[in-house]
Amino acid sequence: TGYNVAVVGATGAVGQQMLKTLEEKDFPVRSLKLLSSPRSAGKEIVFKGKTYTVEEAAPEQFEGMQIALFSAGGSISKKLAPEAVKRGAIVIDNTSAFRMDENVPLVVPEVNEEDLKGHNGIIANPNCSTIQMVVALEPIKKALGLKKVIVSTYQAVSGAGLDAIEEMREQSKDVLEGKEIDPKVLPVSGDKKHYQIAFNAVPQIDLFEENGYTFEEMKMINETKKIMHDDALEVAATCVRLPVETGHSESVYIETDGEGKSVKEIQAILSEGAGITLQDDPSTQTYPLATTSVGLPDVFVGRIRKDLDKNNAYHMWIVSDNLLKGAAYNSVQIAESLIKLGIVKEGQSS
Ligand code: 11C
Repeated sequence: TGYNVAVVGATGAVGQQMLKTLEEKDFPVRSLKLLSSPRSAGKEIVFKGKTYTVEEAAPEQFEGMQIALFSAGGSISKKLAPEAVKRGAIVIDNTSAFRMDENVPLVVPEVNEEDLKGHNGIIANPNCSTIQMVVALEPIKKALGLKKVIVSTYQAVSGAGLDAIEEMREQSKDVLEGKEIDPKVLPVSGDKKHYQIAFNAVPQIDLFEENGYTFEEMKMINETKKIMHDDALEVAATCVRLPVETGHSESVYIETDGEGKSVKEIQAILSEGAGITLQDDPSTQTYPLATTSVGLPDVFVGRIRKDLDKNNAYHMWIVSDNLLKGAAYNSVQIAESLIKLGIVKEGQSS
């Protein structure tokens, strides 16, 4: 019994965490196929004590699969996700390729699990910085209504992949040793210029759009509205990369509907919210940190304050492991929801 599962991008920063999450959750894997781009094919990976060789992803590899987790970049998803669906698999895609497609549910189980019922084979996993924010916004929206969100992010380099982590580590050493540096990966490997990330703060994540926002900022804006089913919600974002290895942090300003509430009331709403851990006590210097969130699936919320000018507005600090709740963990949660809702059927053969 169980499910035939394919992981596309198995050797990447998110792929590795997908396998770890499947293992830790004891996900009912009947058979496992590890796939990648030609560059990583041939590598060996151990899953639950068994060694698997990573194979080059190709359409026929999805024959007999029930679940395919994709995290190998948008172009591989665009090419192969429809092929996997054609062969009967449900695709959970961690890239931005299909997120805004109206035939594709964009799902954070704590917020809009029911949207899975309308799937057409592909389900999109939102952007990491979007996921952790909507998990925190949802209980506030439910309790008070939500009018406006302004977010500034402090994002970790692992969001840009293993090459970015390597660049930050090497560059940090080189800067400390007074060596010349030659940035090649960040802020965006495919863009024209590259900047130092070590000891820096870089206000560019992903490519620029014509409106002056980056694609990462537009992802936060558009995906939030889609997941929360609220086109009227006002959202603005500024996304910044910091030399932090893992754990995205966000400073978030929100305006609710109706009368203002006390900080205690907002804390009470958030502490009941699914997937949220409140860490908020200035008297003991308790607040979320990237370093203490790494490896954990929760969204951590703290530094909750009332705005000093507007009665129904609040500020808060939201932190989560971008590779877990922001990516791999949310993808595996989606797979669990598909099982729970009876949407995916168990495999017969492997
Ligand atoms: C980052 N949020 O931190 C990005 C990574 O659309 O899935 C995820 C990119 C995406 O660089």
